[in-house]
Amino acid sequence: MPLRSLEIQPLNVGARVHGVDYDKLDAKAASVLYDLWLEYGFLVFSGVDSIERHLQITRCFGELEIHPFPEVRFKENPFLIELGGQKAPAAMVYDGTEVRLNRIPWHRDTAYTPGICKGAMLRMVEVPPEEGETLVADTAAAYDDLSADVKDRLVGLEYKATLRLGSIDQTRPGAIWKTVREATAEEDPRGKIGDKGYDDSANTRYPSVVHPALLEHPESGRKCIFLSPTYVDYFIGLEPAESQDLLVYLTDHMTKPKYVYKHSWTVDDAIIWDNRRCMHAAVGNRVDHPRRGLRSTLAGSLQTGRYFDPNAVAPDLQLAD
Ligand SMILES: O=C(O)CCC(=O)C(=O)O
Ligand SMILES: [Fe+2]
Repeated sequence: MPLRSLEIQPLNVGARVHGVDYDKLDAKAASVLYDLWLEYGFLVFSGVDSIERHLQITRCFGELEIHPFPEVRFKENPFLIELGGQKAPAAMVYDGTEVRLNRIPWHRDTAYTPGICKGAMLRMVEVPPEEGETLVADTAAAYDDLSADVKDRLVGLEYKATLRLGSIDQTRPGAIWKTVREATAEEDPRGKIGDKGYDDSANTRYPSVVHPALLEHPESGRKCIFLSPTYVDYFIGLEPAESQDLLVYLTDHMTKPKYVYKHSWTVDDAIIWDNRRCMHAAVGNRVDHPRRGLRSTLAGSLQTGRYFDPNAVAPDLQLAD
């Protein structure tokens, strides 16, 4: 690929890459894109108009992984998961007035397993006429601005984390709205309430894990606040109130507007985040608007974690569907 055609447009978090010739993605181009990804933590591509292209671009950043959550896997290709579409997570009610599908609070992908995945690329194939944005936060930039005192507190600190799915439980630090109750079927014109493609028994399938609160990025060396707030139960060794205060403080800090990029989608945009450095969230869309995404996952997870219960057994991931 003629690399001089590449144009990099820095965003407040990450960068948009223009001028990529997807038909000519050779090893040299892949290495240039990879270096940009490490530098910026998050890249936006456009015109990714097929599954083959999506997977081909993802492979510039590493090998692919099959996602550890069988229910969301895309039937046509095991290296993709499907978001939204017919399987929209249950709607959320904000202050009893606002119903949305596909709202996902702040998290890092697969942080409920001992190995937090390296990164993921999300391509939007159906875009709602309004809302439906994805938020990405740079936890390395957020770390840099912490006071020396808070930085010290993170050294050696670990937290217990547990997968938490379901609409009514999304009231914790990291939620981007406040759920006050489940939506009723009348509030959802599509009658999709509760049809999320999985049931809440998934919450007990993954044994709780322990991860460090501070990560030194294995490739860039940058320090990151390594939390996935939605899944954090508590910081190990802290009193409950102290733990909660620290979680709220760090989550509020990481999600300040200066560390957050809000992506408004165009069909066939594809965004790729470094899951070690960034966390992300989904704003949600109106129930009568379509939204469907396909997402690939990068292999090479960081084995930073362990099971909280040393006798816990890893779940059967049904890889041979
Ligand atoms: O739907 C979105 O905008 C984000 C979904 C998400 O969390 C993911 O693809 O990992
Ligand atoms: Fe995610």
